[in-house]
Amino acid sequence: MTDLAETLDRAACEARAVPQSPPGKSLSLDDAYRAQARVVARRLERGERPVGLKVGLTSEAKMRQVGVREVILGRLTDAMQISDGGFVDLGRMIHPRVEPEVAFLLSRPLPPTSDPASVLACVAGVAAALEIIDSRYQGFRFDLGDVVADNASSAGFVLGPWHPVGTDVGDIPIELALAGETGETGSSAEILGHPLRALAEAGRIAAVQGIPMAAGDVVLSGAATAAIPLRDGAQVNARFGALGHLTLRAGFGARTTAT
Ligand code: 0L1
Ligand code: MG
Repeated sequence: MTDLAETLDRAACEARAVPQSPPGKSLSLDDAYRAQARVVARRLERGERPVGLKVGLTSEAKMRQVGVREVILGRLTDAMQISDGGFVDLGRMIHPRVEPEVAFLLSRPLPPTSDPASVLACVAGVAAALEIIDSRYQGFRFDLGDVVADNASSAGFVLGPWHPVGTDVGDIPIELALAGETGETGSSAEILGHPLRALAEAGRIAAVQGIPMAAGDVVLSGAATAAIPLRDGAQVNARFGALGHLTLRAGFGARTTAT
């Protein structure tokens, strides 16, 4: 039987969707994180470098959009990073979506605590971010175990400049727009009430599942709005109040621009 991690990794490399687990065959959460570790290990064996974590499903809008209601953790590598103003080659993805997030830069690994002061003590900077998610499952449909094993749909991310740790990110107005299409609006307060709570969740899940992290890691705190599909020719503009704005272009025929 082909290993699930191999199936998901190949689906990502070949940009070809695979079926989700059949009814009654859901993975346990622990097995799903073990499969995720093997998915990430395959990337690292190809020379990618771990650069941080992403917290997923941290807002009501996101949970409603995908029908999974538990906060999850995934891992980011250097190969996923795209520069602000950069280009996403849709030919390398299955059915990507983009969503606006708040990113944190860690000065040290997060402890497994929900105490806001202890979490804040691990932060060296905050930034606007876009995440590109690309579920490897057909129809973007999955259950909790499926999506955790699929490295929480991680596919790409864009970071703005780092701002000082004292910058208030508790209620930043966020607008995500695709030129010529309707967009999404929200507030960073929709990320579990405050993005720092998502950081606390990252510390908790990482401790339970043995997920490594280090000083210098980036942590994406989850989307403040529902995600928008990236279509050929899409021009993404996102505004994040005091954190500034980010842009991204999507289309076919060029390689994803990495920083
Ligand atoms: O919030 C997220 O980044 C969730 C990722 C997993 C679910 C999805 O693909 O939307
Ligand atoms: Mg996300």
